[in-house]
Amino acid sequence: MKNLSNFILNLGIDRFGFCKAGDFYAVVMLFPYYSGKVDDSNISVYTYSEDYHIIIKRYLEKVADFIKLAGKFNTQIYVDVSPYNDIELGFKAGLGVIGKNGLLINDKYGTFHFIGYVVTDMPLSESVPLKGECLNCNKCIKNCPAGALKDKDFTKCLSEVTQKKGKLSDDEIKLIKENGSSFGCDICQNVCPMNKFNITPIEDFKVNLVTKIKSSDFEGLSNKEFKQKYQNRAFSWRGKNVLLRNLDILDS
Ligand code: B12
Repeated sequence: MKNLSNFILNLGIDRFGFCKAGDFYAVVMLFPYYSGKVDDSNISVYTYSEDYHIIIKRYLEKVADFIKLAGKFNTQIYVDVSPYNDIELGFKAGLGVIGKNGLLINDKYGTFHFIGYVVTDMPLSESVPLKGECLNCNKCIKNCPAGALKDKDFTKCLSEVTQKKGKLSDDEIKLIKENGSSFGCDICQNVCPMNKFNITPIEDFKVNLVTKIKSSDFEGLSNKEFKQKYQNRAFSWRGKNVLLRNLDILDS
């Protein structure tokens, strides 16, 4: 346990914990990504860097290899795409409290972090979940431009709307236009008084940043060319037509 903790700390991960995940155990780690405020940005901060799935998997694989070398243990790495609820695991591993925006609020990184974990059959002693809760100030609920948090309906969430394929309703078009985002939404995080805006210590989240996209970046690219150029970016996963549609709305 101590060796594993030291190994994780040496990777530069300073917020992690352990909990049960079904019949197994999880080593849950936070990956802070906030790289600073960019005024004329039209995409969410979480998509500025290389796709976080790629960055985080590099770390998780190292931790998984360490566990495998420690004995005959099995491991499986997860970030985002997973049979588990990442926020619930983060909470159980003592890494924060859950805000009314539904996100895990950590003492050092607020909500500006991703949650990644290694599930293993190596027994681990469980961390203690935090007792506190969010301030219940309701600022996230009041400021959510779609009313998604009030209605507890994430199909309305601006982040969801910018990521969904196909034709949008008039209300959805208005939502994108009024809030100036062509991918993702950070409003319920930016207004949270418990949030922290500490710059990430993880170098990969600070380099090769794209903070603004425009139609001319994608127009004329075949799907194959688009993939080759942007497949390592989190904003590209729904394809170029979704981005062009959103950018058209912002340009109209
Ligand atoms: C689908 C999804 C979305 C959807 C739907 C969001 C939603 N909340 O349902 C959309 C596209 C809208 C979305 C948006 C965003 N997402 Co998202 N999303 C996911 C994903 C893949 C699954 C979430 C889910 O559907 N869970 C299942 C449903 C049924 O859960 P639920 O009922 O809502 O469960 C919640 C409650 O139980 C709540 N809860 C409330 N009180 C309590 C008390 C206790 C004790 C417990 C245990 C739980 C609990 O916590 C649960 C988690 O939300 C997770 C990754 C994962 N595998 O978990 C990332 C994840 C939640 N997303 C993440 C991020 C970063 C975002 C955005 C900030 C991105 C952006 N800037 O646009 C926004 C934030 C919007 C918001 N306020 O939630 C991060 C959050 C990290 C963090 N700090 O908390 C996650 C964890 C991915 C990751 N691995 O880092 N997301």
